[in-house]
Amino acid sequence: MALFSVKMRSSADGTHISGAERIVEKYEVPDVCAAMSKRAMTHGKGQPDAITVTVTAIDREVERIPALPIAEARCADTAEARDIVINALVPLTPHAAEAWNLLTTVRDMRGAILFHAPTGARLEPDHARGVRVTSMDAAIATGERPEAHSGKTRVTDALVLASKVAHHPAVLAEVCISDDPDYTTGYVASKKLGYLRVPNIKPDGSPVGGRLFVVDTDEPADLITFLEHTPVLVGEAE
Ligand code: PML
Repeated sequence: MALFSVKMRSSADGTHISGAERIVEKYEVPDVCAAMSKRAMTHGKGQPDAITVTVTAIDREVERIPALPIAEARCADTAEARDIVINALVPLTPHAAEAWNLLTTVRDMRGAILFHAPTGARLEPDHARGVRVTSMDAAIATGERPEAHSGKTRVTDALVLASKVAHHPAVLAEVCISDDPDYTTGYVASKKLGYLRVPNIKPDGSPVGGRLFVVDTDEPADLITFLEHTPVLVGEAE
């Protein structure tokens, strides 16, 4: 069965606002294009003046992986959120606090920071752009997903991305803070932790946001190819 990648990106005055991707069957393509444009028009970060939707047939095998299990931390404010994230990273890198400081000062990055666990160095080739994770979707994708109407799309999309990222052996953990000023729940994820939602990871209204992957590799080229180009469908958690 031929599958299609549908990608959307929106911007205002040349600045990125939002992006999304689905991997769907042919008959789902029109509904998915419409749902993505609608979502782009209502993003909390602002009104886009350009929305680009691209549809491409996938001409290769799609890898199928399980979703990370979801849990939620109890966390009343940003100080508690910081403790939860840093405690999760401390066993993985001696530079856990630097990782947090870096992520809580970036904004308007379209891609993720690759944070070298042993040294704290940044490995992504272009620091302003970061590494964009694309080519993935939930395994049961339809243009009329129930979560599209229940407001859960954002969490599903984040879980799909986090599951793809955590699947690569060079990735030790991911930390995500939404760049949407109105959305203050982030997460820390890894194969061992699962997908741990972290409420109050930033103050309400803050434009700060991005993703940071703690990685253990000196040669990130294969990892970057996997993150950007290998098509992955994410199924139920095991
Ligand atoms: C984003 O805005 O795309 C990041 C979403 C993070 C979702 C965190 C959650 O609520 O589980």
